[in-house]
Amino acid sequence: MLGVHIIGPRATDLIAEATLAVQNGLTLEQLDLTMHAHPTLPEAIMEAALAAQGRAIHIPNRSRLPATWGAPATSEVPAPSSRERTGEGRITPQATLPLHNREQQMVAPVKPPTPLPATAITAKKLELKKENRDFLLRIHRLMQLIRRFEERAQEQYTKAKIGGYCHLNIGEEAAVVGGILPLKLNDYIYTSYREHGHAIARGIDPRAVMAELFGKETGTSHGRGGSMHMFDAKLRFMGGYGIVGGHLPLAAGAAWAVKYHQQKDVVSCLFGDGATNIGAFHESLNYAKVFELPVLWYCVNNRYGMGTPVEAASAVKDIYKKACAYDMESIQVDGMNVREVLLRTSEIVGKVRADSQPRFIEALCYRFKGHSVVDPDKYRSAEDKEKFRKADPIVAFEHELEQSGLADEEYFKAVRQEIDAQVQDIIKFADESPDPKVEDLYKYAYAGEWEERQELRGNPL
Ligand SMILES: Cc1ncc(C[n+]2csc(CCOP(=O)(O)OP(=O)(O)O)c2C)c(N)n1
Ligand SMILES: [Mg+2]
Repeated sequence: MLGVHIIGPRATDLIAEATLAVQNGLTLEQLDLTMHAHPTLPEAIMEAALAAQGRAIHIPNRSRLPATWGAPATSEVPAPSSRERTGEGRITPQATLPLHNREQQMVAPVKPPTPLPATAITAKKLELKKENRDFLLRIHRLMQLIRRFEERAQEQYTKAKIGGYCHLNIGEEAAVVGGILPLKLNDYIYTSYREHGHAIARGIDPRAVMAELFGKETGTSHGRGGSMHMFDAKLRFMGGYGIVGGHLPLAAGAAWAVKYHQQKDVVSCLFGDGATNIGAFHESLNYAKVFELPVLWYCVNNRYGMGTPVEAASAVKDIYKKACAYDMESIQVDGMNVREVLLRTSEIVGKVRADSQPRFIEALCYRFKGHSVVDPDKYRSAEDKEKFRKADPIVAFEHELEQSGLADEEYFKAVRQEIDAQVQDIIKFADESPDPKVEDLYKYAYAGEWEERQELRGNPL
């Protein structure tokens, strides 16, 4: 794409979308893969791209479908024959299949997870002292990995490698790492759609996380879920949920099961500030308190729910105070300070485990990017963004490590380079992994269902 001519209402939003496409040199076919669910505003651009190729569904086509549509420029894969086409601008699944040369695609097993760290987190372990150097540097490396992973994910999205929604953790690394690491491996995690970093911090192989974003079979959910649905039953990472607040009752239910079975596990439920205005939030906290369930309610307050600041959406401005309505111990932590979050979360998790009483943490932070990767982010002032950029949790932690003589700029530079290379490999893995097979569409939809009902197999389209 070289440019776009847009006239009409909300043109600025569409221009932001088009600018991304132009900057990344997307072709019309790639735009088709990038765009969003119907009906959304950016869909207008996708429709325009489709119309230019003769494939639009909702607006008149500008040209007829070219005979070579779908054939990659450099491959010898045949274009769909006219018999394989049905109706105006529609392609049968058989016609699209040859685009994916499945036999030539790599099928590599995903590495077993290597969670970090195995040791309990205490105030002593977090002191900026030589004996803690390895531990602290591992935390720093993990934060950097999440940051770089997310930056590259954004880039891959604009290259049309990732479809659907995509929400990043950039700026929230201390709140994420600090909220996840204090949990034991048998504790359960329920979280929202902004969860790539949570999955990586839990020890899920980042390659499987990226492959899920790419919709590949090697992804954490076999490519069926995408960005908002990371899942790993072995690590008790119970998802990734797209409905704001929708997972809170599930976490309460899991905690009820833990208690019923007289286990000592903690259920950690992470959500955004916006979720605290949802009915399910109040029901879940009430239920957890009435039945004395071992849940940690963990709010990542990044100060915005989409384009709405907390003050405009919540009657109670200090989110942690909402838990008082349910007579719960509740604290607010500086979510830009990883050592503080780790320590306070460890203490609270320990208490929940000891007495099976729910508790609440609010980690105050700031997301550095828009709500999702296609958000033009026009609702926050430049001064505000700059103020929080100066409090970048990774830079702040690096400063502490440097001040205490545990690392220097040369070390940080080397780590950044290593992580760059690692994320490059992660992307390569995702890119070369196979797509799920069309005939397996219903596999994994319900436990046992696909295995037991023959009629669910075969080409569902
Ligand atoms: C029930 C429901 N209502 C609305 C939406 C649309 N929506 C998606 S994310 C979001 C904002 C949520 O903000 P917050 O809970 O603060 O999480 P953040 O995105 O800041 O991490 C909204 C309103 C949704 N997904 N589910
Ligand atoms: Mg928020």
